[in-house]
Amino acid sequence: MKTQRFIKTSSLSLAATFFLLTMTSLTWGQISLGTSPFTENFDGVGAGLPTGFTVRTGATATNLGTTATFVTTQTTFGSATGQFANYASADGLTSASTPAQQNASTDRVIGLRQTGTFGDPGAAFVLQLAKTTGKSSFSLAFKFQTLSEQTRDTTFTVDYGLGASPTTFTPVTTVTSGTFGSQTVTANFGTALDNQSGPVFIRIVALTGSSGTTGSRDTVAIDDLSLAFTSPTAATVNLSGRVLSANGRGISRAVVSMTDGDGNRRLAFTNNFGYYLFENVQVGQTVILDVRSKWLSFTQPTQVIVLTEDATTVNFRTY
Ligand SMILES: [Ca+2]
Ligand SMILES: [Ca+2]
Repeated sequence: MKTQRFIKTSSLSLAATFFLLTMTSLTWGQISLGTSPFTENFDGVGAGLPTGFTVRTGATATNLGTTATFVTTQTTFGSATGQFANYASADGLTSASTPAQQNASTDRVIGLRQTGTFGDPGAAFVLQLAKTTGKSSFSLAFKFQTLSEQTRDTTFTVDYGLGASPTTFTPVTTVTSGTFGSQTVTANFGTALDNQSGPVFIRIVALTGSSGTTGSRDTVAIDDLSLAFTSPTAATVNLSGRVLSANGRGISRAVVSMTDGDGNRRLAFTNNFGYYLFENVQVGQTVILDVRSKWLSFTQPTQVIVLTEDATTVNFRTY
C-alpha cells in the first residue's frame, strides 16, 4: 500500500507557533546540530560562553562536575588566579606578548588556570549536544593551548557521556600541557555518538592531578573547535500517475508540473497512455503537482503530496 497524505494549505496557526517556540526553549543551553561541521572559535567569550558550553569543577570519570563561573573579563597569560576566563589565543602571540598586546587580540579562547584549590583535578571544558538523531561518525578537533608554562603539567582527557545526566564517561584521547603554543587534538568517536535521541556530553577534563609536587600549574585553553559528522543523504523516490478523461482514458501530451519544497519546478508530459513520471525526487518533502490544459478542466488540478515513498497513482481526471 502506498501512503499519500493530502494536506490542506493553511497559514501557521497560533497553536503551531506556540509549539515551535516551546521546542526552541527546550533546546536552550544545548547545541542543536545543523550541517557538519559544527565550529566554535570562542572569539565572543567576552560576552559569555557560547550556547552549549559550560566550564566545570569537581568532574570525575563518573560525575559531570558542577558548573563554575566563567570570567568574561580579559585576563592575561600570567594571571595566577585560579579560574576559567577569557584569554587571548596563543595564535599570533608569544609567551612574551605584553598584556596590552594580549588584550588587543580579537582571537579569544576559553582559558583555565588551575591552583591547589581550583580544578586540580576536576576542571572540565564541556560541550552539550541536544541530540544526534540521524547523524553519525563524529570526530572532534580543537586547539589545546598552553598560555603560561609553569612547573607542573596537567593531562586532560577527551571523553563523552550519554543522556541528560551521565554517570559514566568513556575516554577517547588525552593531551598534556607543555610549552607555550597550540597542539591540535583530534578525537574520533567511532559510532559511539551516533543517532542519540537524548543529550551527548563531550568533555576536555582533568581527571588526574597535575604532575609534580611543587610549583604552579600551567594556564591552558581551548580554541577553534570543530565537530564533524555525517548525515545521511536523503533518499529519492519516483512520483508518477496518469492524466485521465472522465471515462478513464489516458490523455496524452498533458503537462504536469511539480514544485518541490525548495520552490524548484519540473515539467513532465504524459505519454500516449496518459502516464507521467518524475524521477529522483527527494523524499520527506512536500511537493505541489499541477496539471494544465487549454481545452480541459480537471476535478482536482492541484494536488499537494507529502512524499514518504514512491507514489505511483497521483492521478488527475477531467470532469
Ligand atoms: Ca579564538
Ligand atoms: Ca608545565
